[in-house]
Amino acid sequence: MTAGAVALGIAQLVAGVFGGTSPIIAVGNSAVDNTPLWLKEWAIRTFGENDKNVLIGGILVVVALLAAALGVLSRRRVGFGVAGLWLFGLVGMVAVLTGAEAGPLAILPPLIGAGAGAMTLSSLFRRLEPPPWAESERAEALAAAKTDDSRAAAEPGDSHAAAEHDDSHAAAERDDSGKTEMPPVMRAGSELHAFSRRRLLTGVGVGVGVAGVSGIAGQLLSGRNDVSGARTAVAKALPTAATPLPPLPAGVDFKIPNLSPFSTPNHDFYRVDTALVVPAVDPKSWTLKIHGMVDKPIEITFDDLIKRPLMEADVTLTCVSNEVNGPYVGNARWLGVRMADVLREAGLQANADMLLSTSSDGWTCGTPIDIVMDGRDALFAIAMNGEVLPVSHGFPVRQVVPGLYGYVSATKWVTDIKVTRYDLDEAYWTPRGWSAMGPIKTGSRIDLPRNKVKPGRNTIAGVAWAQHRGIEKVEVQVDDGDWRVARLAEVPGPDTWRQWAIDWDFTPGLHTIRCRATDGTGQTQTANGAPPAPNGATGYPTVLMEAV
Ligand SMILES: Nc1nc2c(c(=O)[nH]1)N[C@H]1C(S)=C(S)[C@@H](COP(=O)(O)O)O[C@H]1N2
Ligand SMILES: [Mo]
Repeated sequence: MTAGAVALGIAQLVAGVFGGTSPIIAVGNSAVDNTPLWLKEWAIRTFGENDKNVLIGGILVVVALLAAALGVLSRRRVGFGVAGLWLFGLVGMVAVLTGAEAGPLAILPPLIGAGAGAMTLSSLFRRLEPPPWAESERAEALAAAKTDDSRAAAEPGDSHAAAEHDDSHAAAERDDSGKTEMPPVMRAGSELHAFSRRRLLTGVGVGVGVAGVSGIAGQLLSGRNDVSGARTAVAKALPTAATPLPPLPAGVDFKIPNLSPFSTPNHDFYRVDTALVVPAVDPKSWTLKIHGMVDKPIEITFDDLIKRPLMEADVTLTCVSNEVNGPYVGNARWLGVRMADVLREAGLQANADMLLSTSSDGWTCGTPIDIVMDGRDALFAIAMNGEVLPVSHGFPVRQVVPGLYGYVSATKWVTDIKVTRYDLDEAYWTPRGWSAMGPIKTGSRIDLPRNKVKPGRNTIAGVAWAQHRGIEKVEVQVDDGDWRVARLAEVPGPDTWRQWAIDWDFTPGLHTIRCRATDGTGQTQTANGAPPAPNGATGYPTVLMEAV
């Protein structure tokens, strides 16, 4: 385990020096990429937004167990352990090489890490072997033991003498702690044992120290890739919208305690992505390439982008993985450049129907061209809620398209758009069991009450969304009674969620609350339950609660 820790620590250090990925993260990334749909759904359901930490923790536990097993094998033959460490290194190398960000130096962390681990293991086992000078002491002890034995053998009949001899010997050798006598050979052996155990423990201590220091140093060095400075710089010079939106109408928010606020604060905004380490993209080196089925491929810099007319849009994002009544939905005012304007510059060819966007970390997303070009507020966004995009939400540039689930529209850290066709290309989630198309289904959520209330009058409230169609009506049903129409908060447009509320007199006891929303086209949410995969969960949000 010490050797394994040294391997990982050194790998982290090398990754820090050369700006690569640590093998644990690389293995984690390929685990994320290869997780089957059912496992992914289970992980999100069970661990929510902690799923990444659970994954990394799990990998570390598995690695520790495997390292311990290798250690046991190594007691038979150090070669087994050394081979095992190199095998780990190989797994790490395959993981980094198949990752999206693999540069030529990417194999260095697992390679050098495995080497360091193998060296540590052999050196620790060498410490278990007696050193040459101890070997000669041992030989002396052996010789002495032989003399004793031969003397005993020379007086086979004289048991008394032999016993006397043994007694005196025992008395002479008995130590203060009163330990029982031990034949010289064994004694010499056990001293050596104690000695080599000390040597081993010192070695382990040094190893653990090296692992810790190199691991921490590696992390600190990776911190050089930190873009918080660059983010502050953008914040200082954040341009304003050429066409700013009026402030939100006062009536968008009922301001009911525990009801989701109309504007989701950035730090509360849900986060869903495949990135175990948030990509650090420097706006100075960021470019967006638009190529493929275009008349004129273009590549624009961050400065090019923000010199264009900026606009604001209130848009609610929703994740296709959101379960009925789930948390993966949030609303913000975005600042950005209209995607359609930039795309028109490149000249979209008539037979193209898909934008295949790629993030700096290699995630891909397929968005229908007709939706992006139909005049809705589809943006290359640079800010959210008046603040430069947080790094975890796509700094410096992300896409926002009202009406489409995030996995088919909301590419964070976007750097590349290939104009293509659905029958020619496939985005990240499509072969993993999610539909190529992801229009947002009309949805709603009951925010309160969630479990217990006092009997009598209480407020039932929540949010509902049907981006780009708008919410026309929300109804509430208690205990299989009549559906009653809830009051609706105001909205700035059809692209955001809408708060709803209704007062209810609860009798003491258990109650079931349901809600359902009707969108701007008159369509009401279906009662039929469906899981998130492949294209979004359905069913009435239901809450079981008690008035006591
Ligand atoms: N680069 C990248 N962008 C991405 C994703 C991703 O995995 N990688 N996930 C998408 C999904 S599934 C959703 S729901 C939204 C979530 O955006 P948020 O994390 O800012 O809320 O981002 C989208 N953009
Ligand atoms: Mo999503």
